[in-house]
Amino acid sequence: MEFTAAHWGAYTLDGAGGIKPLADDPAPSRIGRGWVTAAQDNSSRILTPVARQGWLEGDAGANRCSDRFVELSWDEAAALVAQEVSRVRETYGNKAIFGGSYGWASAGRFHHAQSHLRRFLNMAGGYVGSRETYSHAAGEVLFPHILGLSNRAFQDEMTSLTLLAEQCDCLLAFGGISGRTAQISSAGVTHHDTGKVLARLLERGAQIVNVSPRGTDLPEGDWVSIRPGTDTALMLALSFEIVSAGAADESFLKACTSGWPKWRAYLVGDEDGVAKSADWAAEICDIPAPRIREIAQALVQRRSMIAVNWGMQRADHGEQVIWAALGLACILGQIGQAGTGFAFGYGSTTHVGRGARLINWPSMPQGKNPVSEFIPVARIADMLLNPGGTFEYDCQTRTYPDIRLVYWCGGNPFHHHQDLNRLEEAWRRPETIIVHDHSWTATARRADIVLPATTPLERSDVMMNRRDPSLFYMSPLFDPMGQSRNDYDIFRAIARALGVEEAFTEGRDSEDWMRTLWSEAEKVAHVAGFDLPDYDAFRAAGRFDIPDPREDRIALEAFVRDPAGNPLDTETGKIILHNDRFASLGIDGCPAHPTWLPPAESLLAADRDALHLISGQPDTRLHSQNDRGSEALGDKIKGREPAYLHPDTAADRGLEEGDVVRLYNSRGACLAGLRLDPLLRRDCISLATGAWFDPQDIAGERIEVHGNPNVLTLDKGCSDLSQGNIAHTALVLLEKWIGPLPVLSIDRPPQIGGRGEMEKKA
Ligand SMILES: Nc1nc2c(c(=O)[nH]1)N[C@H]1C(S)=C(S)[C@@H](COP(=O)(O)OP(=O)(O)OC[C@H]3O[C@@H](n4cnc5c(=O)[nH]c(N)nc54)[C@H](O)[C@@H]3O)O[C@H]1N2
Ligand SMILES: Nc1nc2c(c(=O)[nH]1)N[C@H]1C(S)=C(S)[C@@H](COP(=O)(O)OP(=O)(O)OC[C@H]3O[C@@H](n4cnc5c(=O)[nH]c(N)nc54)[C@H](O)[C@@H]3O)O[C@H]1N2
Ligand SMILES: [Mo]
Repeated sequence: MEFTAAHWGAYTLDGAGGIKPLADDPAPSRIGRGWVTAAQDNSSRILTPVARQGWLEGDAGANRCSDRFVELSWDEAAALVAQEVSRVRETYGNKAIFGGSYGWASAGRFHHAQSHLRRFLNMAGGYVGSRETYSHAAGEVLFPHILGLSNRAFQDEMTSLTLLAEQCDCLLAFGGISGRTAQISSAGVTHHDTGKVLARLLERGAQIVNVSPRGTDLPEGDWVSIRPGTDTALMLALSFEIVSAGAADESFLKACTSGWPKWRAYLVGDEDGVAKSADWAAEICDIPAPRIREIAQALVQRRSMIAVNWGMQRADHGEQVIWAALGLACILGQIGQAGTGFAFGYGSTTHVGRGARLINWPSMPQGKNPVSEFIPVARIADMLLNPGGTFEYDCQTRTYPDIRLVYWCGGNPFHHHQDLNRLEEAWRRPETIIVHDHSWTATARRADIVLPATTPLERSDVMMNRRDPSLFYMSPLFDPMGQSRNDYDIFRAIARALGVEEAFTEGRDSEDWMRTLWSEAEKVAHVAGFDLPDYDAFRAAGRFDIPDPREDRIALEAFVRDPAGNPLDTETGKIILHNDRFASLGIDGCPAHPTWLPPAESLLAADRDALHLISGQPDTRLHSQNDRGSEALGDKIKGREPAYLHPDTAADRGLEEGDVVRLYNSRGACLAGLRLDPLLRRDCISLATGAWFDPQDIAGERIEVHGNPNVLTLDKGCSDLSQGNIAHTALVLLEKWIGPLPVLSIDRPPQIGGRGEMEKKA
């Protein structure tokens, strides 16, 4: 049988030009249904290498967001890229090249766009990179300070969902545990089985509480409809109520934490004169105080898990929500036991908390980057706007590099970044921007040299995900469209033009590399106690299932069993509830213990008509990927992304399902199609990310006409500690769009002229 794979699942090729979900996947992703149509969409695929006309004419970036392109041959394109990389590094040094290139690219192990870009740039003398992710930067920076573990290590040892299903009696889930996000797992997934865990909890009579502005984030649970951005206050109040009832687990706190007396002083009000009681939080969170006390009681009486999704910390002061949840779990004292304690990210992707063996499969060697400059990933616009400026990050003061060349491959900043109008301004600054993509994304349209990549459906690859029990040989479904090439072959041609081809390829083509990776995988498997078939046998079979794939884990079990014998890698060897270093540094936005800090924008201080914008992950896509596929297109309303609103809020404003609305604030405006949702708070509006950014000038205003929420979000760090993005912190106003409906421009390729025309001009 022949297979392929994506971040949203593995598929068999159906022999008739299509794909079918695996027969043993209990809940295949809806995203897969739009994959093939998106990949074969002629009007959004990039079919030839091109250069931007204004850039060829030396406009220094001025028309970067609105220009036409000129076709190039592959030889011309490779020579042009090589020339630009050489020019910039010779003139300014490699620290003028930004190769952070954040993004999800595709799932195969070999054709991973960023790996090839980094290998290539390292060979060319290095690049400025980026740290952390848009997913969970606050967690990534905070965990080492409070748990002595990287986020990756914590994710690896997270208490298994199978144990949660069997042992937990009270699941308090902040932001829910959603089947929508559990469709995805970075590097591919065989089984979508999160739903089974929730079904089992219900069957066992466990209490499930969904603390979220959206009831749909965990439909199985009792819904506590919290005001967005206020969860830290609720966690503090739960902690306070448990402490005042004399129910805190003092022996756990003493043995396993440090700084408890100081945090306790804050909770009870000795520090600032404010007791963080249920009555105090009720006002902030818009949850009745008796309900808060009820939850506090249930947490103490039952075997309880405090779960926080990743999205909760993509918000102003995102560190606090994680730290307060961990603090609450410490007060309950059930950390280190089966199915209880603290979790970060259940449901945010399929594999979080999966009780699967972890196997570190090999990946492409990327070499060493001689450049030490980097940015926290979400500070891209700040970097481009403030070369030489300073910024705070993880207890250090650092300097933004002066970037002249941006190279992006496998990511879409004009999808993922906040305040896209500001990014557009910043994006005009570099001298040259180079992008590889298979589709005319908003980022590709804003590049100077654009090189057409293949999709995974046009190439062979291997899916091997360290968190997944199956390996797949990925076979191509159709031939490369237009002149598209695999990223590896693109870089190979550029490396040749630069005179470093041999170093880049080590004499191997794609097939040779896959064989090499496989022979390393065979060694890894052997150490793990099983044997892989040889490459040819694997390719013929298409799939390999790891024997005995289950392995349950309990977070922090060894530490809690013997805190002195197995100390954490923190200053005190324990879980930190008061961080003395933060106290002495005085970090803006991140005090020394979990603290309630009002967010930069929230309904607590808003105009009467303002709505809180929830811009989470889309159900029909992976971010911006497959937006031009049948599944996402079929979900749109008059061609716009659906925005969800409570029926009462809509009625109050004279709006109906199917209306086109204009969402706006001081940062920008976008159109969306209205859909009603009774399971949403009345003061919120939910517009998923990922509609391709399509700003147009209409009657003197710049309006994004397709429904991209990132024209409305704030480009600010969580705090000076993590500098993570705060996508979930934003207020908007809403009105009915009564003007003529603007025609989308993002569903057609940009203007591309032939070379003949270019020569005529020259
Ligand atoms: N408002 C708001 N914004 C958000 C979020 C939010 O919750 N709210 N979430 C954030 C999060 S968590 C994330 S992870 C980011 C995601 O942001 P991104 O990862 O940047 O989004 P994707 O659309 O997945 O971008 C991947 C790009 O790689 C391209 N690609 C795929 N395969 C290949 C390949 O083989 N070769 C090449 N060259 N290109 C390829 C795709 O066409 C696509 O353009 O968005 C963030 N932005
Ligand atoms: N279908 C699909 N699945 C995906 C992705 C995708 O693009 N599409 N992307 C993947 C990626 S890269 C990531 S990082 C994960 C992200 O996974 P998550 O971060 O878990 O997903 P989000 O959709 O951002 O947020 C989940 C929910 O948090 C709730 N929420 C927002 N603000 C608040 C708040 O202040 N308080 C509370 N209590 N709840 C709040 C919202 O109602 C939202 O529905 O998803 C992954 N899964
Ligand atoms: Mo993410």
